[in-house]
Amino acid sequence: MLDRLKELGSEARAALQSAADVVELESVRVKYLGRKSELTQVSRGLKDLDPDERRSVGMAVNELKKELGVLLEQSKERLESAGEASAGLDLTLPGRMPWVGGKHPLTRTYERLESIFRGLGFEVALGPHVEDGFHNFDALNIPPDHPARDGWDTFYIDDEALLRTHTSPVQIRVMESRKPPIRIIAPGRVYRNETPDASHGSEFYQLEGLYVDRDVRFGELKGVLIRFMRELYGESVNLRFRAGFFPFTEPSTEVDVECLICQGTGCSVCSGTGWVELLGAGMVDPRVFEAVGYDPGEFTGYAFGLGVDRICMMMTGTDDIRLFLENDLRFLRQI
Ligand code: 2U9
Repeated sequence: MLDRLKELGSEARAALQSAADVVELESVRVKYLGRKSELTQVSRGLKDLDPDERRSVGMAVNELKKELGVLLEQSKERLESAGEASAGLDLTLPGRMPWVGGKHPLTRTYERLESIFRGLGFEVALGPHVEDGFHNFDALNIPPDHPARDGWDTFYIDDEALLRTHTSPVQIRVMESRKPPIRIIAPGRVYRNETPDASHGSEFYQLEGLYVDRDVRFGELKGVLIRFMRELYGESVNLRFRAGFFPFTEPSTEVDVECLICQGTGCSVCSGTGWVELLGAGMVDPRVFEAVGYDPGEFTGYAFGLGVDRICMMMTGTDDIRLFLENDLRFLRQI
């Protein structure tokens, strides 16, 4: 039996080393190491041998199996690399790093803003991009033929449908569907029919916020906005609240941040003023509450709005808003 194993070993070694390709190698494997091979038969017959012979044959079988297994792997590697080389592959060339994609700068900016407002107790509300005149204008104290409508250059789809010009209709829909307390942010794309230039796109990303409850005061609005801007730009940021006007809030304010590029000394980003307008805000106009069926004597609230693209431009030093929509990888990879 031991002699036969020696013979078998010599045959198998020669066959493994002379196999011309991986297909031939596989048939050699099946013949000498497969389930029906002579070696496997000998293994299975071990139990019928007397103890001494069982030990010596068993050891020889195991050693041979182990040796042939190693030879098989070596032949496989040799044949595979020869096959790749003949197919024109040079395995000595350095590898090419796969390009790992990243989030769009606007997405990253939005996620940062969302996380700050979630931390302040706001939940996210979403709504349709195709709106009607009531939700986009009338309910926000902008009646038909009101001159304020000229401030929003609207894309009309037909007599009734339009592309939302701000995310405010989302808050109107939330107030129509439930009672205060409401503390939401409404992020999303908005559309304006104006000629795009470096600082205006015909679509851009807005984030608005609304808090309605009993006894909500302007001081709370100020506190939340200051907290938000300090989270965004750091505790030492300098801020300025100016009086403003919006049809849907009264009183209203516009908030500026000291220019981060020139530290207030004046540069092209802040048009030499040292300040950059960051957001608008105010106390919700009682007429807006009436439009959604809330009693303005019972509830008060504040609202605010900001342009995500504008904040992203400031944070990334981008001077043309259109770059965010072109998806030119040469630009995106720099950020
Ligand atoms: C409801 C009531 C009031 C949202 C507000 C602003 C002020 C504002 C601009 C910032 C830059 C728009 O993206 S931008 O061009 N927005 O200044 N937005 S108060 O007021 C609301 C919203 C919803 C029901």
